[in-house]
Amino acid sequence: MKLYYSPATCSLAVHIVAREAGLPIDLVKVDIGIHRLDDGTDYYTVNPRGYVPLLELDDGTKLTEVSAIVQFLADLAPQAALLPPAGSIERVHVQEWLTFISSELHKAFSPWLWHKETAESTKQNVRERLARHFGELDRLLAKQPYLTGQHFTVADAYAYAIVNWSHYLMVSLKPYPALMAYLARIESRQGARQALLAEGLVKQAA
Ligand SMILES: N[C@@H](CCC(=O)N[C@@H](CS)C(=O)NCC(=O)O)C(=O)O
Repeated sequence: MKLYYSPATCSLAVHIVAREAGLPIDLVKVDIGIHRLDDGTDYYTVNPRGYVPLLELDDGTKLTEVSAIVQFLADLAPQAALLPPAGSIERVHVQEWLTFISSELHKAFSPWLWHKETAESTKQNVRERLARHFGELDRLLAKQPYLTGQHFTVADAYAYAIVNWSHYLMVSLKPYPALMAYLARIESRQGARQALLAEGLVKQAA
């Protein structure tokens, strides 16, 4: 399997899940600023939408969309227990979180806060919306270690990748101590750590 990714973007969620699941993947880096691979290939020829992540299976099948890909990977490695069984209410709760992160968090940060040209009034509106969502997450995570309870799931990998953008975009997490502790908790997991190291986002301890 090949994962087309760009460091620290939403593709990090897929990368973390692959590592947590113990699934071998080849990484193909995409410069999403110019939509090119390191060898000069035009990324639009790989994904006509131009964005990461894209997972290419060994038979050439291409999968896009974070929420779909992470569920696919989790189902390949049931022993890792990253997603409850199909048909269970617990799985639906994970899917609720995936949808919430995708539609309410991911697409609030991006494009609005990432783009320099966004009007300050729009940025302020987005920051207020994020503050409400972060407040909700903080209250929940003060009571339990992960979004759906005691166990890390694919939704936590996605939440990590997106909430972590706060550090790049001057969105202070100080008002949300439980949310900050949650990010640190995920960073200390072996699979997540491997993904962060491979993307050059943390350094190997000496
Ligand atoms: N709906 C897509 C969104 C993917 C997305 O927004 N990817 C961003 C990085 S986080 C990207 O590659 N942007 C570059 C572009 O759209 O040209 C998903 O959930 O996978």
